[in-house]
Amino acid sequence: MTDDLARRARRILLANWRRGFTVPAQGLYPHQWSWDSAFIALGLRHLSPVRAQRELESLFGAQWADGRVPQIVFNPAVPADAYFPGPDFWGPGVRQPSTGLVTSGLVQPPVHALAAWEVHRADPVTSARRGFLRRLYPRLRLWHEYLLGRRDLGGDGLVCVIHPWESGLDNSPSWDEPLSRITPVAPATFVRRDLGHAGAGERPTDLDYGRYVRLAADYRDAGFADALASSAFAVEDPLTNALLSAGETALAAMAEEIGADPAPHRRRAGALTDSLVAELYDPGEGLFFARDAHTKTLLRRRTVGGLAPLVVPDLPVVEELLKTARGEHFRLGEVSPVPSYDLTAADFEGARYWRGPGWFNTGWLIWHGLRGHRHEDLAGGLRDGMLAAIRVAGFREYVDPITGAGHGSDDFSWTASVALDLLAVPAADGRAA
Ligand code: 9WN
Repeated sequence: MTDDLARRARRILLANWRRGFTVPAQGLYPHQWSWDSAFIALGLRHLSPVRAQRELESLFGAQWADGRVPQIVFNPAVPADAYFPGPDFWGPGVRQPSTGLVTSGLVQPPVHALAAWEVHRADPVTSARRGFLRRLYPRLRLWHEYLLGRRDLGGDGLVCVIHPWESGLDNSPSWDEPLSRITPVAPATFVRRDLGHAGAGERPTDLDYGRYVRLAADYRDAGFADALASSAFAVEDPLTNALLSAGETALAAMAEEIGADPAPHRRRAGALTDSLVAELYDPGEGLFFARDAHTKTLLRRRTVGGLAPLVVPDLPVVEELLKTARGEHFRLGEVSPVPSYDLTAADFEGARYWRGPGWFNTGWLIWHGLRGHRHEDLAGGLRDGMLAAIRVAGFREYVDPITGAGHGSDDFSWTASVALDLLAVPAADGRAA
Protein backbone atom coordinates (compact mmCIF):
# COMPACT_ATOMS: atom_id res chain seq x y z
CA MET A 1 0.00 0.00 0.00
CA THR A 2 2.73 2.45 1.02
CA ASP A 3 4.71 1.55 -2.07
CA ASP A 4 1.74 2.05 -4.32
CA LEU A 5 0.94 5.48 -2.89
CA ALA A 6 4.59 6.54 -3.07
CA ARG A 7 4.88 5.24 -6.62
CA ARG A 8 1.80 7.18 -7.71
CA ALA A 9 3.09 10.33 -6.01
CA ARG A 10 6.48 10.01 -7.71
CA ARG A 11 4.81 9.48 -11.07
CA ILE A 12 2.80 12.70 -10.68
CA LEU A 13 5.88 14.72 -9.79
CA LEU A 14 7.77 13.31 -12.77
CA ALA A 15 4.86 14.01 -15.14
CA ASN A 16 4.48 17.58 -13.86
CA TRP A 17 8.22 18.40 -14.15
CA ARG A 18 9.10 20.89 -16.94
CA ARG A 19 12.90 21.15 -17.36
CA GLY A 20 13.82 22.90 -14.14
CA PHE A 21 10.51 23.37 -12.34
CA THR A 22 7.21 21.63 -11.61
CA VAL A 23 3.75 22.87 -12.62
CA PRO A 24 1.17 22.69 -9.80
CA ALA A 25 -1.17 20.79 -12.14
CA GLN A 26 -1.43 20.18 -15.85
CA GLY A 27 -4.23 22.19 -17.45
CA LEU A 28 -5.36 24.49 -14.62
CA TYR A 29 -1.91 25.76 -13.58
CA PRO A 30 0.60 25.39 -16.47
CA HIS A 31 3.33 27.72 -15.08
CA GLN A 32 5.60 27.86 -12.00
CA TRP A 33 3.94 29.09 -8.77
CA SER A 34 5.96 30.47 -5.89
CA TRP A 35 4.74 28.72 -2.76
CA ASP A 36 3.84 25.59 -4.72
CA SER A 37 7.51 25.24 -5.67
CA ALA A 38 8.51 25.33 -2.01
CA PHE A 39 6.06 22.57 -1.05
CA ILE A 40 7.00 20.61 -4.16
CA ALA A 41 10.70 20.82 -3.24
CA LEU A 42 9.88 19.27 0.15
CA GLY A 43 8.59 16.16 -1.62
CA LEU A 44 11.14 16.15 -4.44
CA ARG A 45 13.94 15.85 -1.88
CA HIS A 46 12.86 12.23 -1.37
CA LEU A 47 12.96 11.57 -5.09
CA SER A 48 16.02 13.58 -6.12
CA PRO A 49 17.70 16.12 -3.82
CA VAL A 50 19.27 17.81 -6.86
CA ARG A 51 15.87 18.21 -8.50
CA ALA A 52 14.51 19.68 -5.25
CA GLN A 53 17.36 22.19 -5.23
CA ARG A 54 16.74 23.08 -8.87
CA GLU A 55 13.05 23.65 -8.19
CA LEU A 56 13.93 26.44 -5.74
CA GLU A 57 16.85 27.73 -7.81
CA SER A 58 14.66 28.17 -10.88
CA LEU A 59 12.07 30.13 -8.89
CA PHE A 60 14.72 32.41 -7.40
CA GLY A 61 16.17 32.82 -10.89
CA ALA A 62 13.06 34.94 -11.58
CA GLN A 63 13.48 37.06 -8.43
CA TRP A 64 13.05 40.78 -9.07
CA ALA A 65 15.87 43.27 -8.45
CA ASP A 66 13.87 44.66 -5.50
CA GLY A 67 13.91 41.22 -3.88
CA ARG A 68 10.35 40.08 -4.50
CA VAL A 69 9.81 36.49 -5.52
CA PRO A 70 6.95 36.45 -8.00
CA GLN A 71 3.68 34.58 -7.48
CA ILE A 72 3.93 33.09 -11.00
CA VAL A 73 6.83 32.62 -13.43
CA PHE A 74 5.27 32.18 -16.86
CA ASN A 75 6.45 29.30 -18.97
CA PRO A 76 7.21 30.72 -22.44
CA ALA A 77 6.47 27.30 -23.98
CA VAL A 78 2.79 27.59 -23.01
CA PRO A 79 0.27 29.71 -25.02
CA ALA A 80 -0.19 33.15 -23.46
CA ASP A 81 -3.92 32.60 -22.94
CA ALA A 82 -3.63 29.19 -21.25
CA TYR A 83 -4.06 30.79 -17.80
CA PHE A 84 -5.73 34.03 -16.77
CA PRO A 85 -4.24 36.47 -15.90
CA GLY A 86 -1.33 35.45 -18.10
CA PRO A 87 1.85 37.17 -19.34
CA ASP A 88 -0.08 39.63 -21.55
CA PHE A 89 -1.98 40.93 -18.52
CA TRP A 90 1.17 41.66 -16.58
CA GLY A 91 2.81 43.20 -19.66
CA PRO A 92 6.35 43.76 -20.87
CA GLY A 93 7.18 45.82 -17.77
CA VAL A 94 7.57 42.64 -15.79
CA ARG A 95 10.02 40.93 -18.15
CA GLN A 96 13.07 40.36 -16.00
CA PRO A 97 16.16 41.71 -17.81
CA SER A 98 18.44 38.99 -16.45
CA THR A 99 16.34 36.03 -17.61
CA GLY A 100 13.86 37.39 -20.15
CA LEU A 101 11.11 35.70 -18.12
CA VAL A 102 7.72 37.32 -17.65
CA THR A 103 6.27 37.03 -14.15
CA SER A 104 3.33 38.18 -12.10
CA GLY A 105 4.09 41.27 -9.99
CA LEU A 106 2.40 39.83 -6.88
CA VAL A 107 4.01 37.52 -4.32
CA GLN A 108 2.93 34.48 -2.28
CA PRO A 109 3.58 33.29 1.29
CA PRO A 110 7.29 33.00 2.18
CA VAL A 111 7.63 29.29 2.84
CA HIS A 112 10.85 29.09 0.80
CA ALA A 113 13.50 29.43 3.52
CA LEU A 114 11.88 26.68 5.54
CA ALA A 115 11.75 24.46 2.45
CA ALA A 116 15.32 25.28 1.40
CA TRP A 117 16.66 24.30 4.81
CA GLU A 118 14.80 20.97 4.73
CA VAL A 119 16.04 20.35 1.18
CA HIS A 120 19.61 21.02 2.27
CA ARG A 121 19.28 18.70 5.26
CA ALA A 122 18.03 15.87 3.02
CA ASP A 123 21.47 15.63 1.40
CA PRO A 124 24.01 18.06 2.89
CA VAL A 125 26.91 16.61 0.89
CA THR A 126 25.33 17.18 -2.52
CA SER A 127 24.03 20.52 -1.31
CA ALA A 128 27.55 21.63 -0.33
CA ARG A 129 29.06 20.28 -3.57
CA ARG A 130 26.55 22.28 -5.64
CA GLY A 131 26.90 25.38 -3.43
CA PHE A 132 23.11 25.30 -2.93
CA LEU A 133 22.96 27.28 0.32
CA ARG A 134 25.76 29.64 -0.64
CA ARG A 135 23.84 30.66 -3.75
CA LEU A 136 20.33 30.62 -2.31
CA TYR A 137 20.93 32.18 1.11
CA PRO A 138 21.62 35.75 -0.18
CA ARG A 139 18.54 35.54 -2.39
CA LEU A 140 16.34 34.34 0.46
CA ARG A 141 17.69 37.16 2.59
CA LEU A 142 16.84 39.70 -0.10
CA TRP A 143 13.32 38.23 -0.41
CA HIS A 144 12.68 38.59 3.32
CA GLU A 145 14.15 42.09 3.26
CA TYR A 146 11.69 43.07 0.53
CA LEU A 147 8.79 41.87 2.67
CA LEU A 148 10.04 43.43 5.90
CA GLY A 149 11.22 46.67 4.27
CA ARG A 150 8.51 47.34 1.68
CA ARG A 151 5.43 45.54 2.92
CA ASP A 152 5.08 46.72 6.52
CA LEU A 153 2.33 49.03 5.31
CA GLY A 154 0.62 49.23 8.69
CA GLY A 155 3.87 50.14 10.49
CA ASP A 156 3.47 47.46 13.19
CA GLY A 157 6.35 45.21 12.23
CA LEU A 158 4.01 42.93 10.28
CA VAL A 159 3.97 42.26 6.55
CA CYS A 160 0.84 43.06 4.50
CA VAL A 161 -0.56 41.14 1.58
CA ILE A 162 -2.08 43.51 -0.95
CA HIS A 163 -4.11 40.99 -2.96
CA PRO A 164 -6.01 37.82 -1.96
CA TRP A 165 -3.80 35.85 -4.40
CA GLU A 166 -0.81 36.89 -2.28
CA SER A 167 -2.27 35.14 0.75
CA GLY A 168 -2.31 31.78 -1.03
CA LEU A 169 -5.80 31.31 0.50
CA ASP A 170 -7.44 33.25 -2.31
CA ASN A 171 -11.16 33.35 -1.53
CA SER A 172 -10.85 32.83 2.21
CA PRO A 173 -13.79 34.31 4.14
CA SER A 174 -11.22 36.46 5.98
CA TRP A 175 -10.98 38.66 2.88
CA ASP A 176 -14.74 39.15 2.35
CA GLU A 177 -14.98 42.36 4.32
CA PRO A 178 -11.98 44.27 2.88
CA LEU A 179 -12.76 42.88 -0.58
CA SER A 180 -16.35 44.17 -0.43
CA ARG A 181 -14.95 47.73 -0.73
CA ILE A 182 -13.29 46.99 -4.08
CA THR A 183 -15.17 47.89 -7.27
CA PRO A 184 -15.03 44.88 -9.57
CA VAL A 185 -14.06 45.28 -13.23
CA ALA A 186 -16.83 44.35 -15.67
CA PRO A 187 -17.03 40.58 -16.32
CA ALA A 188 -16.99 41.19 -20.08
CA THR A 189 -13.45 42.61 -19.88
CA PHE A 190 -11.73 39.28 -19.14
CA VAL A 191 -12.08 35.56 -19.76
CA ARG A 192 -11.62 33.13 -16.90
CA ARG A 193 -9.63 30.07 -17.94
CA ASP A 194 -9.97 28.24 -14.61
CA LEU A 195 -13.60 27.29 -15.28
CA GLY A 196 -12.49 25.18 -18.24
CA HIS A 197 -10.70 22.90 -15.77
CA ALA A 198 -12.80 22.94 -12.57
CA GLY A 199 -16.48 23.36 -11.70
CA ALA A 200 -17.78 26.85 -10.88
CA GLY A 201 -18.97 25.55 -7.48
CA GLU A 202 -15.38 24.65 -6.55
CA ARG A 203 -13.81 27.98 -7.50
CA PRO A 204 -14.05 31.68 -6.54
CA THR A 205 -17.11 33.49 -7.93
CA ASP A 206 -17.18 35.89 -10.91
CA LEU A 207 -17.64 38.75 -8.47
CA ASP A 208 -14.46 37.66 -6.64
CA TYR A 209 -12.60 37.53 -9.95
CA GLY A 210 -13.80 41.01 -10.96
CA ARG A 211 -12.29 42.33 -7.73
CA TYR A 212 -9.09 40.30 -8.07
CA VAL A 213 -8.58 41.72 -11.56
CA ARG A 214 -9.24 45.29 -10.37
CA LEU A 215 -6.65 45.00 -7.59
CA ALA A 216 -4.02 43.35 -9.81
CA ALA A 217 -4.50 45.90 -12.62
CA ASP A 218 -4.29 48.84 -10.18
CA TYR A 219 -1.06 47.49 -8.68
CA ARG A 220 0.42 46.94 -12.15
CA ASP A 221 -0.66 50.41 -13.32
CA ALA A 222 0.89 52.01 -10.21
CA GLY A 223 4.23 50.44 -11.17
CA PHE A 224 4.08 47.92 -8.30
CA ALA A 225 4.60 50.69 -5.76
CA ASP A 226 4.13 49.49 -2.19
CA ALA A 227 2.25 52.07 -0.10
CA LEU A 228 -0.83 51.90 2.10
CA ALA A 229 -2.46 54.83 0.30
CA SER A 230 -2.32 53.10 -3.09
CA SER A 231 -3.24 49.62 -1.78
CA ALA A 232 -7.02 49.45 -1.49
CA PHE A 233 -6.67 45.95 -0.03
CA ALA A 234 -3.97 45.62 2.63
CA VAL A 235 -4.14 42.99 5.36
CA GLU A 236 -1.72 41.73 7.96
CA ASP A 237 -2.03 38.00 7.55
CA PRO A 238 -1.03 35.50 10.27
CA LEU A 239 0.00 32.81 7.76
CA THR A 240 2.42 35.07 5.88
CA ASN A 241 3.92 36.56 9.03
CA ALA A 242 4.24 33.19 10.78
CA LEU A 243 6.03 31.74 7.75
CA LEU A 244 8.33 34.74 7.67
CA SER A 245 9.22 34.27 11.33
CA ALA A 246 9.81 30.53 10.87
CA GLY A 247 11.75 31.38 7.70
CA GLU A 248 14.05 33.74 9.61
CA THR A 249 14.79 30.91 12.03
CA ALA A 250 15.66 28.73 9.03
CA LEU A 251 17.90 31.52 7.67
CA ALA A 252 19.70 31.63 11.02
CA ALA A 253 20.47 27.91 10.67
CA MET A 254 21.67 28.43 7.10
CA ALA A 255 23.82 31.39 8.11
CA GLU A 256 25.55 29.24 10.73
CA GLU A 257 26.11 26.49 8.20
CA ILE A 258 27.84 28.78 5.69
CA GLY A 259 29.73 30.93 8.22
CA ALA A 260 27.49 34.03 8.04
CA ASP A 261 26.03 35.85 11.07
CA PRO A 262 22.84 34.19 12.37
CA ALA A 263 22.10 36.89 14.99
CA PRO A 264 20.11 39.31 12.79
CA HIS A 265 17.85 36.46 11.69
CA ARG A 266 17.20 35.37 15.26
CA ARG A 267 16.37 38.96 16.19
CA ARG A 268 13.95 39.29 13.27
CA ALA A 269 12.28 35.97 14.04
CA GLY A 270 11.77 37.05 17.66
CA ALA A 271 10.43 40.49 16.70
CA LEU A 272 8.01 39.01 14.15
CA THR A 273 6.71 36.48 16.65
CA ASP A 274 6.24 39.20 19.27
CA SER A 275 4.27 41.39 16.83
CA LEU A 276 2.24 38.44 15.61
CA VAL A 277 1.13 37.57 19.14
CA ALA A 278 0.67 41.18 20.28
CA GLU A 279 -1.30 42.33 17.25
CA LEU A 280 -3.09 39.32 15.70
CA TYR A 281 -3.73 36.87 18.55
CA ASP A 282 -7.09 36.86 20.31
CA PRO A 283 -6.70 35.12 23.70
CA GLY A 284 -10.49 34.86 24.14
CA GLU A 285 -10.76 32.82 20.94
CA GLY A 286 -7.41 31.04 21.22
CA LEU A 287 -6.82 31.88 17.56
CA PHE A 288 -4.98 34.32 15.30
CA PHE A 289 -6.93 36.58 12.96
CA ALA A 290 -5.87 38.68 9.98
CA ARG A 291 -6.14 42.45 10.43
CA ASP A 292 -7.18 45.12 7.98
CA ALA A 293 -4.27 47.58 7.80
CA HIS A 294 -6.62 50.43 6.83
CA THR A 295 -9.13 50.10 9.64
CA LYS A 296 -6.86 48.31 12.15
CA THR A 297 -9.69 45.89 12.89
CA LEU A 298 -9.33 42.13 13.18
CA LEU A 299 -11.09 40.13 10.47
CA ARG A 300 -12.86 37.69 12.75
CA ARG A 301 -13.31 34.64 10.56
CA ARG A 302 -11.90 31.36 11.86
CA THR A 303 -9.62 30.00 9.13
CA VAL A 304 -6.69 27.64 8.87
CA GLY A 305 -4.49 30.75 8.53
CA GLY A 306 -5.28 31.48 12.18
CA LEU A 307 -3.72 28.16 13.20
CA ALA A 308 -0.69 28.57 10.91
CA PRO A 309 1.47 30.26 13.60
CA LEU A 310 1.96 26.71 14.91
CA VAL A 311 4.93 26.63 12.48
CA VAL A 312 6.74 29.21 14.63
CA PRO A 313 9.29 27.39 16.82
CA ASP A 314 9.09 29.69 19.88
CA LEU A 315 5.38 30.43 19.80
CA PRO A 316 4.18 31.18 23.36
CA VAL A 317 0.52 30.16 22.77
CA VAL A 318 0.84 26.64 21.36
CA GLU A 319 -1.43 24.90 23.88
CA GLU A 320 -4.17 27.51 23.49
CA LEU A 321 -4.07 27.18 19.70
CA LEU A 322 -4.20 23.40 19.95
CA LYS A 323 -7.26 23.58 22.16
CA THR A 324 -8.98 25.58 19.43
CA ALA A 325 -7.71 23.25 16.69
CA ARG A 326 -9.16 20.23 18.51
CA GLY A 327 -12.49 21.93 19.19
CA GLU A 328 -15.65 22.04 17.07
CA HIS A 329 -14.34 24.61 14.57
CA PHE A 330 -11.51 22.50 13.12
CA ARG A 331 -11.78 19.04 14.79
CA LEU A 332 -8.06 18.25 14.58
CA GLY A 333 -7.62 14.54 15.26
CA GLU A 334 -10.90 13.61 13.54
CA VAL A 335 -10.89 15.60 10.30
CA SER A 336 -7.94 15.65 7.87
CA PRO A 337 -6.48 17.71 6.35
CA VAL A 338 -7.40 20.62 8.64
CA PRO A 339 -10.42 22.45 7.12
CA SER A 340 -9.63 25.82 5.58
CA TYR A 341 -12.64 27.39 7.33
CA ASP A 342 -14.70 27.01 10.50
CA LEU A 343 -16.77 23.80 10.26
CA THR A 344 -19.56 25.41 12.29
CA ALA A 345 -19.86 28.61 10.24
CA ALA A 346 -23.19 29.20 8.49
CA ASP A 347 -21.36 29.99 5.24
CA PHE A 348 -18.98 26.97 5.39
CA GLU A 349 -18.80 25.36 1.91
CA GLY A 350 -17.14 21.94 1.84
CA ALA A 351 -16.29 21.96 -1.87
CA ARG A 352 -15.48 25.62 -2.55
CA TYR A 353 -11.75 26.29 -2.60
CA TRP A 354 -10.58 28.09 0.57
CA ARG A 355 -14.06 28.38 2.10
CA GLY A 356 -14.12 24.96 3.75
CA PRO A 357 -12.11 22.23 2.01
CA GLY A 358 -8.99 20.72 3.56
CA TRP A 359 -5.74 21.38 1.67
CA PHE A 360 -2.59 19.31 1.96
CA ASN A 361 -0.07 22.16 2.07
CA THR A 362 -1.67 23.86 5.06
CA GLY A 363 -2.11 20.39 6.58
CA TRP A 364 1.63 19.87 6.13
CA LEU A 365 2.42 23.18 7.87
CA ILE A 366 0.33 22.22 10.89
CA TRP A 367 1.84 18.71 10.95
CA HIS A 368 5.33 20.23 10.78
CA GLY A 369 4.45 22.62 13.61
CA LEU A 370 3.04 19.83 15.77
CA ARG A 371 6.22 17.82 15.35
CA GLY A 372 8.36 20.85 16.17
CA HIS A 373 6.38 21.41 19.38
CA ARG A 374 6.73 17.71 20.25
CA HIS A 375 3.05 16.87 19.92
CA GLU A 376 3.96 13.57 18.29
CA ASP A 377 0.57 11.92 18.84
CA LEU A 378 -1.40 14.71 17.26
CA ALA A 379 1.16 14.94 14.44
CA GLY A 380 0.97 11.21 13.82
CA GLY A 381 -2.82 11.28 13.73
CA LEU A 382 -2.83 14.15 11.24
CA ARG A 383 -0.28 12.38 9.08
CA ASP A 384 -2.31 9.17 9.00
CA GLY A 385 -5.51 11.13 8.37
CA MET A 386 -4.00 13.01 5.42
CA LEU A 387 -2.66 9.82 3.83
CA ALA A 388 -6.04 8.14 4.32
CA ALA A 389 -7.73 11.15 2.67
CA ILE A 390 -5.44 10.81 -0.37
CA ARG A 391 -6.18 7.08 -0.58
CA VAL A 392 -9.91 7.83 -0.73
CA ALA A 393 -9.92 10.92 -2.95
CA GLY A 394 -6.68 10.57 -4.95
CA PHE A 395 -4.07 13.32 -5.29
CA ARG A 396 -6.66 16.08 -5.52
CA GLU A 397 -6.11 19.80 -5.03
CA TYR A 398 -8.47 19.83 -2.00
CA VAL A 399 -11.01 17.62 -0.29
CA ASP A 400 -14.34 18.11 1.43
CA PRO A 401 -13.39 17.66 5.09
CA ILE A 402 -16.75 16.09 5.96
CA THR A 403 -17.44 13.76 3.03
CA GLY A 404 -13.82 13.19 1.96
CA ALA A 405 -14.77 13.86 -1.69
CA GLY A 406 -11.94 15.24 -3.84
CA HIS A 407 -12.22 18.57 -5.67
CA GLY A 408 -10.27 20.90 -7.97
CA SER A 409 -7.40 19.53 -10.01
CA ASP A 410 -6.34 15.92 -10.04
CA ASP A 411 -2.68 14.81 -9.91
CA PHE A 412 -1.91 17.95 -7.94
CA SER A 413 1.82 18.38 -7.35
CA TRP A 414 1.92 19.56 -3.74
CA THR A 415 -0.53 16.84 -2.71
CA ALA A 416 1.88 14.29 -4.20
CA SER A 417 4.82 16.02 -2.54
CA VAL A 418 3.20 16.13 0.87
CA ALA A 419 2.33 12.42 0.54
CA LEU A 420 5.96 11.55 -0.18
CA ASP A 421 7.11 13.59 2.78
CA LEU A 422 4.55 12.05 5.14
CA LEU A 423 5.43 8.57 3.93
CA ALA A 424 9.08 9.21 4.80
CA VAL A 425 8.29 9.17 8.54
CA PRO A 426 6.74 6.26 10.46
CA ALA A 427 2.97 5.99 11.04
CA ALA A 428 1.52 7.08 14.39
CA ASP A 429 1.13 3.50 15.60
CA GLY A 430 4.58 2.43 14.40
CA ARG A 431 3.31 0.36 11.46
CA ALA A 432 4.05 1.34 7.87
CA ALA A 433 1.12 3.36 6.46
C1 9WN B 1 -3.82 32.04 -8.11
C2 9WN B 1 -1.34 27.20 -7.71
C3 9WN B 1 -2.16 28.21 -6.92
C4 9WN B 1 -1.90 28.13 -5.41
C5 9WN B 1 -2.88 28.98 -4.60
C6 9WN B 1 -4.29 28.56 -5.00
C7 9WN B 1 -4.47 28.74 -6.52
C8 9WN B 1 -4.27 30.58 -8.18
C9 9WN B 1 -5.60 30.47 -8.90
O1 9WN B 1 -3.53 27.96 -7.21
O2 9WN B 1 -4.36 30.12 -6.81
O3 9WN B 1 -2.52 32.09 -7.55
O4 9WN B 1 -5.59 30.58 -10.13
O5 9WN B 1 -6.65 30.30 -8.27
O6 9WN B 1 -5.23 29.30 -4.30
O7 9WN B 1 -2.67 28.79 -3.23
O8 9WN B 1 -0.59 28.56 -5.14
O9 9WN B 1 -1.52 25.91 -7.19
